[in-house]
Amino acid sequence: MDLTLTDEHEAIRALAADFTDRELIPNAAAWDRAEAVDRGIVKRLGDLGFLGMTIPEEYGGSAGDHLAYCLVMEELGRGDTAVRGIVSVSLGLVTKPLLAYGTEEQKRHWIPKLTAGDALGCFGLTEPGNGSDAGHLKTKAVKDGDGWRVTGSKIFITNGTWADVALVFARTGNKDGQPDDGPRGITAFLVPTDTPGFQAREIKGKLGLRGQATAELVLEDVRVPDEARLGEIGQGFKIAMSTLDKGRMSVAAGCVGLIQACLNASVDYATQRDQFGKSIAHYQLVQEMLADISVDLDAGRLLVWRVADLIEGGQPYATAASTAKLFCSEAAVRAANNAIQVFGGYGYIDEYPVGKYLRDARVLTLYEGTSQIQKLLLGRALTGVSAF
Ligand code: COS
Repeated sequence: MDLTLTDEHEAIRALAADFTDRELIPNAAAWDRAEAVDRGIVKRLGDLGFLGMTIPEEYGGSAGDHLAYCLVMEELGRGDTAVRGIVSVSLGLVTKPLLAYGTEEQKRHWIPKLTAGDALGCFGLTEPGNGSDAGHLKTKAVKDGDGWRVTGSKIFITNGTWADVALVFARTGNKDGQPDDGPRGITAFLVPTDTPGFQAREIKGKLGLRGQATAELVLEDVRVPDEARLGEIGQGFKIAMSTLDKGRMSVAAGCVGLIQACLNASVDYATQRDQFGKSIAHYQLVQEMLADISVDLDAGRLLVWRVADLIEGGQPYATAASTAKLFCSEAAVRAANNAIQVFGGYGYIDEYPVGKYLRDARVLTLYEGTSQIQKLLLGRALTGVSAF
């Protein structure tokens, strides 16, 4: 793995860093308090090309490789995990599977709008009764003439109330037309959110990610034509899982940004705050916390870059993505917790950003596959034995 960044990488990182410093960091606390990110940010993300990373220019994308994508996710994650999540979900979990599995017509219809920030996507996999056990989800799509009727509900859906299109996974029966209540009976659909019967309700009162539009989706007899089907009948679970493999890389990259933010804030505070006649940076127990954050930062970043490198090299990357997601999300919680400790009582009030870092970090070990699911995926890769 070559660890040298090209001029293009440096340029895109600088662009994202500048955007984060000017538009995210000054607003993140206010968005958190108001429980609403400024929606105008979506168009800005599109204008800067961040919603089109790795997507070919012929579909309105801004191209670039997966390392460039990770650098942008890291910078956005340094500024606001909620905003990084908007991109990770719309681009990573909707535009990318559209590019990989969509028909030419589907790609031409949706991708240019999504990359421009004129439309937003959400990913409808998790249900009230099926989180980790996604293969047994209950939402149903029943054939209706030349189309489908979709009924069910989805929960904890990032971008849910903002999205124009929802990638919905529903039970249809398998590719042979037989009923199947496991992973092989699931099909993916691109459902425009203005279709009659589609409702999104925002979930308030979250511990963190308060500015993000997280929703519950309810679909009641939502009729879509067969052209809304993404991929083959029965292929939905594989589409979901392969999409999450790359999604986990982008979450991990965002975690690295959050760890960097924790380190920056902690070093600044430690060098300015005096106790016992000198700055607390003079104390070994404080330096230990800074060193712990710094080691996690470097290790996490290298794990993320390895995934990007494997993807670019056409190598299998799912296990490396689980490793990066597991390590970086747990490290982000550790880093934010340490940052609060460095800040002492000031870390516990929202005049300083570190309390928000911990609240935002906490979801990272839950979504896009819990830490326990990542460990079981690693265990299966090591032993060949599935423990779920
Ligand atoms: N890429 C492509 N195909 C995959 C895949 C992947 N990463 N993972 C599994 N598949 C395929 C399998 O090869 C298998 O194919 P066949 O039908 O040809 O045999 C099929 O999908 C079923 O796989 P598996 O047996 O592993 O399914 P399980 O129901 O046991 O799934 C886990 C297990 C737990 C791994 C899965 O449900 C999971 O990842 N859960 C977490 C869900 C999640 O991350 N939710 C967050 C949503 S976004 S916030």
